[in-house]
Amino acid sequence: MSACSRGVLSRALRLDVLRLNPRYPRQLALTITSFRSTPPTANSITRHGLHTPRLFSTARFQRQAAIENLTDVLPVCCPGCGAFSQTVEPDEPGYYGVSRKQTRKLLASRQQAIEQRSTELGSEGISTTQDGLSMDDSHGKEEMVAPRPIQGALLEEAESPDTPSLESPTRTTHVCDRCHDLIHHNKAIAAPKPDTLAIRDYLKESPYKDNRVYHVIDAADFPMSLIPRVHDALSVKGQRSLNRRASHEKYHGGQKLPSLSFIITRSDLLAATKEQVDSKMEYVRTQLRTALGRAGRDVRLGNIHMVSAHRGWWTKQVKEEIRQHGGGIWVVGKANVGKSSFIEACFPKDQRTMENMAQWIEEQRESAEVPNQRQSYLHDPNSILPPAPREDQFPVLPVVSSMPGTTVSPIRIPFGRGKGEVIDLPGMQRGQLEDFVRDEHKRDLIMTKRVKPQRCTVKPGQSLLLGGGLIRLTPVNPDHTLLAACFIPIETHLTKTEKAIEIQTEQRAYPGTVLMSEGTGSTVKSAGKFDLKWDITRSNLPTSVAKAVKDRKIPIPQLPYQVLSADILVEGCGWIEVSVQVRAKRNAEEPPIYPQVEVFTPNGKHIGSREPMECWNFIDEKLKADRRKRPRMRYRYS
Ligand SMILES: Nc1nc2c(ncn2[C@@H]2O[C@H](COP(=O)(O)OP(=O)(O)OP(=O)(O)O)[C@@H](O)[C@H]2O)c(=O)[nH]1
Ligand SMILES: [Mg+2]
Repeated sequence: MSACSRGVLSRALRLDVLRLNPRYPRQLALTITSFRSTPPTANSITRHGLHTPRLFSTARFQRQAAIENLTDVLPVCCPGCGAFSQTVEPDEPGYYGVSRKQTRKLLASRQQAIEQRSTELGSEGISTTQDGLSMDDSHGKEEMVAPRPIQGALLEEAESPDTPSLESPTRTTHVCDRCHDLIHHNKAIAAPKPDTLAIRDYLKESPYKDNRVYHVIDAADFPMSLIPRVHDALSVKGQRSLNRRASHEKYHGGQKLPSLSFIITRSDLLAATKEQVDSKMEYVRTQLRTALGRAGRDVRLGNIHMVSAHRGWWTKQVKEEIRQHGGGIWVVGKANVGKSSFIEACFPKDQRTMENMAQWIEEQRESAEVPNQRQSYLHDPNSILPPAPREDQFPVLPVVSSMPGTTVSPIRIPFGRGKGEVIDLPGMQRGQLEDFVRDEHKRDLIMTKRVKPQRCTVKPGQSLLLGGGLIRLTPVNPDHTLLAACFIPIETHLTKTEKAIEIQTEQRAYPGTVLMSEGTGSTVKSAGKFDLKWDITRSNLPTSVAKAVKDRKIPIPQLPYQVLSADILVEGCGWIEVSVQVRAKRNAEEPPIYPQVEVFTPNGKHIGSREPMECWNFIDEKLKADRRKRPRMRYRYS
């Protein structure tokens, strides 16, 4: 299991360890320094270095008490990233520091609850001294008040209509410091990525009989983010056979195998409208069938959805599907493909009214369900899944960010009055192209908005440079003229091949923004030669011919040329639609010789190719329509 998996964290950070103890004097000293109202000066740091912290100061004890109180009020896991809550390691996920305003508010409200409770007890005239308990001791008072879990509202509170968990949809989401930094300052350290074995182990732990895996695939580099041999790797049910009478259910070791659905997400990056994207469904199905290899042959592939979480395309249908299915809904995929956003858009939120909710809570109380997260965790400390939080009408959904590795551990979100739960899993390792990119430009690699490129002409002897030399695309035959539409969020530059080589190997300065980190030039290798083997002449006819074919339904005339094309994929980044016009083949019996492009990248990796999706045509059509709309200039001759 990978280091990020919950098992490692849980064993390292058991709840009793979360309380600050003398094993962590360094962190405590640091926390004290950071808690000061003024930032620490060089002098103050030196003072700390010279003299050991004032061990018996009041501030220290107050601080320690605050941290101890904090562990009582924290959720077991951060609802934003799924990491186990902790108050020990500030640089690790799940850390809740007492210096944050929200945390201080949380502590204050707890203190207020304690005081209120003790006043109530005092007014009821309950004498605790008779039972051998002293109420004078403030710590003793705190012990008497049940901790308040954040993510799962207590039954007593949820039942009352004026509790904030039911009342206000804007209930504060108390996420860890890392998630807070990610949301507000867009900075955090990426979590290590799990492998397929770790994901399979999580699936095996499912508390549900019926499970469904949603494999999220990024549309931007489709199908590069498909998990290789996904059915075997995750031990899920194979695709349905063409035989309608064949059994739907498959069992292994007495357990029902989870079903698999494919979600092609971020589909708004492909085209401007839902209709345009939907028109690519058949193309996507064919590509996926090819990418699945043997598992995709002679089977049905009806379980594909092209979704956009940002635009809400097909999310309603998927949401309903999840609601109907119930049980364990597992969202898996590579890092940064949009899993958490998919959950945000497709989570089947409860439509319950207040009365129904109160009734349901009453039923829950009667069935003597585990009252809060911490206790449920303590019930099964060996489970590798975190405890399921209490179902909430307005659950805190996972944090979304363009940093790969945002989700650290599985995040469980129950729905449908105990009908099931959606589980967001951490993303698996994707290409590591970002390792060769400067820190300040790492996020630039992620396409978050649709790119509307100009189609550029790569003339004979020229090459296309992307990201100031991170990627170079050169025609293998230097006499070929290529057309390239770069659906990529990074800068493109056309230059002579010799110059391009010098720029990529860092022997010549690049005039624009350089993305690649220093020293990357020496790692550049060929990622392969890619055939432009798909004939797209039909969709690139001259306007007059295309109009005649469309209006008069005449067959496409024999043309003296052919347009051949391919999409060159850059992992986690986007694609380049490359096409070339060559002389039409005279003799059909001759073996085809396709024009090729060679791509150069760090370590010769991160590149793939596919049949062209022809997204450029949507842009071209729009440009032509705009041109037609423009009023014609009429010249007056005087
Ligand atoms: N344009 C567009 N961008 C999206 C969509 N869904 C997600 N994104 C963007 O993709 C990036 C990654 O989204 P996340 O949901 O955090 O991805 P993830 O798979 O959960 O990532 P990890 O938790 O790191 O594995 C973010 O910048 C999102 O804004 C979508 O439907 N359209
Ligand atoms: Mg995520």
